[in-house]
Amino acid sequence: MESKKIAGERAVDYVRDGMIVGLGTGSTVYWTLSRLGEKIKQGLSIQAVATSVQTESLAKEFGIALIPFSKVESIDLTIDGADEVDPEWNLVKGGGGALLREKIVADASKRLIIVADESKLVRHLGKFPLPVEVVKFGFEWTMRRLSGLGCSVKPRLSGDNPFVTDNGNFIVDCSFESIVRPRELHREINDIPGVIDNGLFIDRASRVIVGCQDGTVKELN
Ligand code: DER
Repeated sequence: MESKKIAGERAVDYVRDGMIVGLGTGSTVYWTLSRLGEKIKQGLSIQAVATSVQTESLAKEFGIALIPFSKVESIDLTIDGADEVDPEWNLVKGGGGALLREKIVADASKRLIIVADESKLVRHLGKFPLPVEVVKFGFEWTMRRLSGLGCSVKPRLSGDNPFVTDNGNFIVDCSFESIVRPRELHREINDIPGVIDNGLFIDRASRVIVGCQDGTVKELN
């Protein structure tokens, strides 16, 4: 938890007065939200766009002013977590089920800072099952098409029921073991009817902040 905390907090050093800030989702970004709340109490003035219902409620708890995404032209800086980060800063995201809004908000952002502990750094993506957001209609067929790409596919559950995203869709988790051509795989997955998007974030991160076990923070560049 400490590694995530120091990484999440360090990212707040890049937030300036008057910014529109994208708020990611997950347990590392939790610490970003908490630190932002403290800075707002000390006078920092920002508006924020949340990437999930979970983040919306945390932002309210920490006193962070939210603005609907539909009301912003662009976002100055988004801070988000990741499940895996490879040496080219390609990411696997979606462990928290928020990949679709996270990717849309990242796409609208001038900069994307990723915060993570060092366990997220990998040589190749893929050990973490790749989340894919799919529409409910025909999802069994969509799962069969995804398995045709060479992975085992499991519907994500919440208890005994299918997990439903904030957008009313399902998530299926695809175990590839190793993803050596993430850019191509991203395209192949999104070409399958029924797929809305997947957790591969290619060429989107502008900075990666890593919290280490020894209490230090590394800023990769
Ligand atoms: O769902 C996501 O992409 C989140 O950013 C999440 O996967 C990050 O994980 P964390 O809880 O370890 O920060």
